[in-house]
Amino acid sequence: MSTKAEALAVIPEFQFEGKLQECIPFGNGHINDTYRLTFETERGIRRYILQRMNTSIFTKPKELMENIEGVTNWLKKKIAATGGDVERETLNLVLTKDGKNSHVDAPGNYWRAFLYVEGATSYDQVKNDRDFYESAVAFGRFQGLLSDYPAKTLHETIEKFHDTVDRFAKFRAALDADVCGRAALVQPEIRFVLEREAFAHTLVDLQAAGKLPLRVTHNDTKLNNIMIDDVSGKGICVIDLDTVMPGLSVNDFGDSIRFGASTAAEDEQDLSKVSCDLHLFEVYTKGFIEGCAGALTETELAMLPVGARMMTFECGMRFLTDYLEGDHYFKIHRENHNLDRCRTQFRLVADMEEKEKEMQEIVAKYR
Ligand code: GN1
Ligand code: MG
Repeated sequence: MSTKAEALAVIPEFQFEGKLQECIPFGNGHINDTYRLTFETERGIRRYILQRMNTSIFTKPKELMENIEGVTNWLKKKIAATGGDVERETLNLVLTKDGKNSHVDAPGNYWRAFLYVEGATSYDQVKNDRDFYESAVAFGRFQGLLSDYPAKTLHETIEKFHDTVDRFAKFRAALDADVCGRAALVQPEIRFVLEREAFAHTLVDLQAAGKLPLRVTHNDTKLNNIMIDDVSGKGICVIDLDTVMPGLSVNDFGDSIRFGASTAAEDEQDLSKVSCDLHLFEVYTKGFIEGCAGALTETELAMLPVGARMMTFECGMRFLTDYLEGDHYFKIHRENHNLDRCRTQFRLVADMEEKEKEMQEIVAKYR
């Protein structure tokens, strides 16, 4: 954790407007340290977000900031061209006084600042269909506005993040090593993965064959990464751009479904409660396709249900790999936590396999 004194010390480095009134810790993010700054200016109050980045998780802060700068500048141009509100519909970086996208302090901490999005809130839980739909429209719009961005120029800040074939290989290596002697305890889960080796290739192979385009992807497409307007209820701004990378649109869609359309928590122990809610699937699909506004290709549309299944399978496999390796990646809060998470994901995958046809029909309704 950084201290408020450390935050105060870097404030003069940035192009903030006015006189500082307040600096308070802000939000409930688990990774970066976040402060909200209030300044008094001649035109009234101006607020900003100041963050110290967690460079033990984001080990390539320079590349990460280049990604954010490139993508937000692009979004600003697009939003301005269509008469939108540039200050509220995308994150806006506040540069340092020497024009850089971040400031490195004497101990080597990376700091960055954004305009605060006024009059909007991010929600941790899906309370109603409307919010889930709005998050879908917003993530779809993000995809659409960035559909002609040269995705190749983005840095892969976490290598092979959604390369499911590589994730499968890492799972197999963990299984062979079996450093904790846990493999014997989870034979059904191991079989579940091994039986789906061919499936793991589906999207990676389509991409390699040039049938799925490389896109700008967000990679953390949860409801709480959308700011919802307090008055209109519309999803106005996509936030948390730390994992923006080149990737597949269907994976961004899929991760939203994996998390948001499940009838139970990711670590539910009673598997009878876990299924993929087709109504929520439809709500999200409708919003996402509308938001993309024609940017998705026929193959991408056809692969949306596979994206949902793939992200769920991959995530379950990652939980199982971490369980076999001794729980060093995902934080656990109880014994077998990663195994419980793995089981919910595999239950969802099995359910999605049965619902594949219905999912295809839902997509067909909106394409
Ligand atoms: C991690 O910490 P959170 O919830 O933002 C993980 C995602 C997983 C998710 C599963 C960088 O995301 O890929 O889907 O846990 N993020 C990273 O809960 O590995
Ligand atoms: Mg996150």
